[in-house]
Amino acid sequence: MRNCRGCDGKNTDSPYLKSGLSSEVQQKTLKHPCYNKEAHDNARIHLPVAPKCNIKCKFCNRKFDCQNESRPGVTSNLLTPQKALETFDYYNEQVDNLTVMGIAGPGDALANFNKTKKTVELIKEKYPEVAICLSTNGLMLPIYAKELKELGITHLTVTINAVDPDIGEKIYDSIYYNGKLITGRNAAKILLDNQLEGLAKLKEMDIMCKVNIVAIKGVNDGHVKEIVKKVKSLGVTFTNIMSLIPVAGTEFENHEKLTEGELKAIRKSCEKLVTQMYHCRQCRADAVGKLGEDKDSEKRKIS
Ligand code: CLF
Ligand code: SF4
Repeated sequence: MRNCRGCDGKNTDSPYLKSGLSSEVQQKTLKHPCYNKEAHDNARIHLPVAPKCNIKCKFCNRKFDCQNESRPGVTSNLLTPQKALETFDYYNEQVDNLTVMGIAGPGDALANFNKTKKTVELIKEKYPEVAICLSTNGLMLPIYAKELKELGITHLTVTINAVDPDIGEKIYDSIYYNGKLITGRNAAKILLDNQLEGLAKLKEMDIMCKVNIVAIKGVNDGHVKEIVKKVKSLGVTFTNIMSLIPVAGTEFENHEKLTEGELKAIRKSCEKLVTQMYHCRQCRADAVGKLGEDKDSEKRKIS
């Protein structure tokens, strides 16, 4: 990419690497600023092509971007796949060392599969050296896992907030699946089954996976370690535990947040199991730049 000054991708001792992946995915991981803290001079761009969501988290206000991978209370402008390519072209000239293209909403990447697929194809064709990163709630993961590999996805985040449907029911209101709206414990169970089945499929594939966990005080904060243990058994080596930030207009709007110290303690307790992310910036679905140095106000001018 233009004026490449970022990670040289040669640190083969990095705790962010995972054995069994191809050298291409390993090299792209070393140049991915979310998956490798040392790659802080590398930039990523989110292309907001995925408006719909197929589940309803009780902490989500649909006016805003998906909170499972985004800063709450922010709305991104939508792009068509063609416009997304033009946006990438533009920022490839403006931003040094743009090594990752991500789709993180504003809804769910796999609930908008045709748009996601088209965008990935356009970017892959023109920029084969770029890591392709998706974020999903995992409901459609078993259905699309094989196709994701064929498409050339290198990095995938699944957000899993419970591995017990009794806890999941407190977090998820409903899912829309196979043409039906399903609520309550049954919804949480189907979502969980699909997340775990999807991860099991990905274990056999050359895709670097991360699991995001939204920790909610008094709801699933004491359960986070169980989630990490479960996903570790399915081959996941990297988790990003974030604190819920309550949003107005949701069931959790007045919910007490975890303190920084409480969040750190949860991450530390899980560090013995898998590598922890401490540098997440809870980006918006149209973020662009190095982590924490977004150029999103500029971006909105052209989208
Ligand atoms: Fe985007 Fe997520 Fe890919 Fe990164 S973000 S889809 S893995 S390219 Fe990164 Fe942003 Fe945290 Fe996400 S800092 S919110 S972890
Ligand atoms: Fe909202 Fe994201 Fe949950 Fe969908 S997956 S309901 S967009 S927080």
